[in-house]
Amino acid sequence: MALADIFTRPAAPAASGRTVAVAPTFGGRPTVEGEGMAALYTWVEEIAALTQPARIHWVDGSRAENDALLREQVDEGKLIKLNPEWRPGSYLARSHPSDVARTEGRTFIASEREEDAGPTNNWADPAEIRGTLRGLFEGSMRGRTMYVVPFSMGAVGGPLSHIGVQVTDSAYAVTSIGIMTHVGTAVLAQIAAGADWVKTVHSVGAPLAPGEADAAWPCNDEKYIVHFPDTLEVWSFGSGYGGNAILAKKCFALRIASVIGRNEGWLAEHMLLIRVIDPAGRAYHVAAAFPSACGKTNLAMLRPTIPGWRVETLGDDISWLRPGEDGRLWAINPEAGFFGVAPGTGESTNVTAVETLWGNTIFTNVALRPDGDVWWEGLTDEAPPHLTDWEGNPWTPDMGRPAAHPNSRFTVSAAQCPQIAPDWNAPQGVPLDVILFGGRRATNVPLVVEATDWTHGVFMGSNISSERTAAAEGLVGELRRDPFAMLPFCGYNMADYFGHWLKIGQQLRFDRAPRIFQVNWFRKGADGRFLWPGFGDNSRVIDWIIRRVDGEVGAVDSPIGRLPEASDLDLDGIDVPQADLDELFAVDPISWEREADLTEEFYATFGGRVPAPLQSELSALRYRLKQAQTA
Ligand code: GTP
Ligand code: SPV
Ligand code: MN
Repeated sequence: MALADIFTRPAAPAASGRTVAVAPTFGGRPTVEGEGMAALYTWVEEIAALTQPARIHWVDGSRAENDALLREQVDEGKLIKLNPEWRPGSYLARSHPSDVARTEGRTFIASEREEDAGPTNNWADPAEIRGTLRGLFEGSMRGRTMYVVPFSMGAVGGPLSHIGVQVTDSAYAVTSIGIMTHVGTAVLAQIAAGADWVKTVHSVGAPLAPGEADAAWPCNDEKYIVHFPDTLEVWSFGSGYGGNAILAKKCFALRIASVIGRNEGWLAEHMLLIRVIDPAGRAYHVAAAFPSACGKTNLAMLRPTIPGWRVETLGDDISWLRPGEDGRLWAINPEAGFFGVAPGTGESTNVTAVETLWGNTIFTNVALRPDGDVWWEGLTDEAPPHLTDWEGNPWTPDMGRPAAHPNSRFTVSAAQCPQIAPDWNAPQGVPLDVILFGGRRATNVPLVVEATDWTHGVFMGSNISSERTAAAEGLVGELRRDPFAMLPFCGYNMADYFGHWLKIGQQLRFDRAPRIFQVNWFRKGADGRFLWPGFGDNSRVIDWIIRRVDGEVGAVDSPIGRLPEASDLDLDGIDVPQADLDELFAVDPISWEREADLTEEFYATFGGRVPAPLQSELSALRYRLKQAQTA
């Protein structure tokens, strides 16, 4: 087919056999005009020439278009429409069992120089991998529609926002991007006016021969998620799942944006963002970096259990932080929706999320109830007696395996969250008062510890480690270093990234920089149970943090930072035994020397590139640990 032909409007979908009163005419070439459009058209033509799709659909982001795309996926057996009585406007997708999480081993940073990717990333030679990608993408969209999706991260046109275009052959990705970002013609107007944009290309890698039946979840055993930080491009092949396919999310808003931030003087972070309102009505802004599946969405939707406190949600996964002229650090959530972990989300843990999911939600890899609603482990205390599991098989509670995949997720608009901040999409963002770093640590790391200053806080961030979760391929439970919760998401050398954090600190007014704390909701007793109730009760820790910021309470120095005075933590209404509290805050100098050894080993992997102030922090920590042992 000639290129000119596939640029014309597609025919009305006839496959469903449904009679439609008015033939839908979505997908035509946009009418937006302007100088910048030529480059977009050229690029789209190049990708089409390479991937050879049957048709091209320009996504306009309209409600009607979205509805048509969802209907089409239902007709093709790719989505199951949930019972609208329970879950209006909602769908279930079941992925291929081999395509259920981000594939970090197949994720590459193709910077010109290997040292710019650093030891924590898989580096690929850009010229070489371009050759590989060319081979993979050649004809990869045959028989499929190629969608062109213009999107903005952050409010369209905002001072901290950035725009991009994703080309994809997955309608599931299109409908997901529509929830997760600001999609539409307003973005094209910016491109037309000459704004810079990031190029992202996605193919599930499953071309269709004429007449060949499609799979419910097309994908390819061979996967490549490749980032070109020097040319601001992403190419993703073979996967339809989450961060592998919604390229605006981890690929753009973290890996590519971290590089843009390094160049322009800001930070792209794996952080939730909330506004905490105290009983006196004073508002504080908190951003928190926890690794994947370590509690960001939950804290973002916190319902405080201490009376008088309120939390408004601003974001649950990614924050972009930029020093303002006022010497404060300003933050936006560049996303427009939540792609949240389903298991463990229930009435007793995160009722806000449960309420957010009332409808208009795409669920992936959760279980299906006989009544056409969804279920997952933790939604209710008791499992329904009969379900269809995430792979489509009959399931009963006695089977000894979960009904929902551990990394099953919901995709839902942020606007549906009942406690969303009214200004969550404000272009200028909010000024930060507090930054939290955390991870999943069964031992050693106290419930909360305060950094003495910015540099110490950066040292803490650089030392975050966490037990692996199901959010990425790998052995669940194994302890791994995950500095700033950015290990899989930093698009450049992490030692340079640590240096960039130090530099950002210098641009903040010392008395206006956010205060930094480390938290750990996941410390366990010898019997393997969590010592801290977590969830809504995490507000008790936030309360202490805020009162520290306001200078209302003191703290106790420890070798690793400042701990709360026992009497300052509000424990009214909960029953945490004294022995558990002691253990929650225990700092064992011997175990911490072992932590310091691991830090030294980790820093050494960067071959002298770790900034000197962090090496000094390590020496100072060792000194304090020695002192604690002789005291
Ligand atoms: P990503 O979307 O992968 O980045 O994950 P996330 O950091 O947003 O994690 P999320 O809030 O979805 O939580 C992941 C898991 O941790 C869920 O099963 C939660 O129930 C559990 N969790 C969250 N907060 C707490 C807590 O305070 N205590 C305990 N014990 N578990 C928690
Ligand atoms: C994470 O793994 O941190 C996620 C899910 O938020 S994904 O978008 O797949 O990266
Ligand atoms: Mn995440």
